[in-house]
Amino acid sequence: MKRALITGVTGQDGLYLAELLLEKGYEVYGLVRGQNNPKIPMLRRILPDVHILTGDILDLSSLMRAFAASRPDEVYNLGAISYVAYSWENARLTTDVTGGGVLNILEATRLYRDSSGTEPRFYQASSSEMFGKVQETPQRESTLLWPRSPYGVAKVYGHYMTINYRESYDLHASSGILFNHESPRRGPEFVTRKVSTAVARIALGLQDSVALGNLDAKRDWGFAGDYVEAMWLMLQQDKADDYVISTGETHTIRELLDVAFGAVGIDDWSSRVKVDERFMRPAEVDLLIGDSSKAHEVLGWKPRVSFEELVTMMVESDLVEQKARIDGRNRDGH
Ligand code: GDR
Repeated sequence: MKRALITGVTGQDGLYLAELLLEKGYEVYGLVRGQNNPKIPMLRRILPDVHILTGDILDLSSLMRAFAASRPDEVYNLGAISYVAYSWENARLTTDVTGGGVLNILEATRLYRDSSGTEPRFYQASSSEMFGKVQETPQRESTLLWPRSPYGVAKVYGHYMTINYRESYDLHASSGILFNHESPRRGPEFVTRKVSTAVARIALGLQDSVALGNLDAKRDWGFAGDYVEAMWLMLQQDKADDYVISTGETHTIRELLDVAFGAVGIDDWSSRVKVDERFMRPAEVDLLIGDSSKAHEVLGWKPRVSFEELVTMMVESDLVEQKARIDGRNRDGH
């Protein structure tokens, strides 16, 4: 039985990846941060078979303890501060966690390898935010990186450090340059989930409108469930490498709104959306579109869920969730 250690296991990708690995018969260990972390009960409820370890990617000795406890064949570093807008306000913290944390876990992997005599494989969650002010369209593995946020800069550091450990220490370390990937498990601060939740609530008469930032931003959005499969595939290769994971399609926030509102029968959403300066970013990544032909050729990976299916799935899931809340409130007599 293979063993995997996942950081960021309580996030959207961590949950899908843990689920996938459990299905494949892995013993899965999840690193969880902080005292009394409110996400632990959620993780226990959704995936009771995941072994929970406490630790922090800022704390090398906690990582070394996690390696000793889990003895992993595969390590997936998904832990990060991942909200781009937040990174301008917390640039130092984002740099330490999203960037410096990668060095810690690479070092823990190397030390564990050398002391155990095993060959753990490492996956780093790199990001299309590293392309930022895009220098080439579509973006591929060789495209010059030009990050546009403290988050993007921190991810570039983690990306190159992963390559550096591969080249310096011959570590089986791969980096997945993932474009935006969404699902009903996406956090409410990200635009797709913010929209799907708002649309569900508007359809149920719970709110009138939603306030958003730049409606002209473009993203290449895929389904997170498809993307975690690519992570796993990368670690099954004889040779570690870097791969762009994307759909190759780009859509604006306006198109996202068309599909989301369309799913509840609202064709004209203009009165339902307010543009609010608070959600504008100091610098924007205007056009992200990925070329994942290398992943297709080498890994045999292709996304399965289309943009329309993804957005509709999210709105439908939020309708169920919001209705359950109303029913719960009615039952409690509020
Ligand atoms: P992103 O995701 O920054 O691409 O990073 P997000 O969903 O936050 O933003 C996407 C685009 O939508 C525009 N936008 C808004 N965004 C938010 N969050 N809220 C709004 O109200 C809003 N209005 C417009 C943004 O300006 C932006 O252009 C995600 C994260 O998961 C990263 O961790 C990951 O690395 C990348 O995707 C790939």
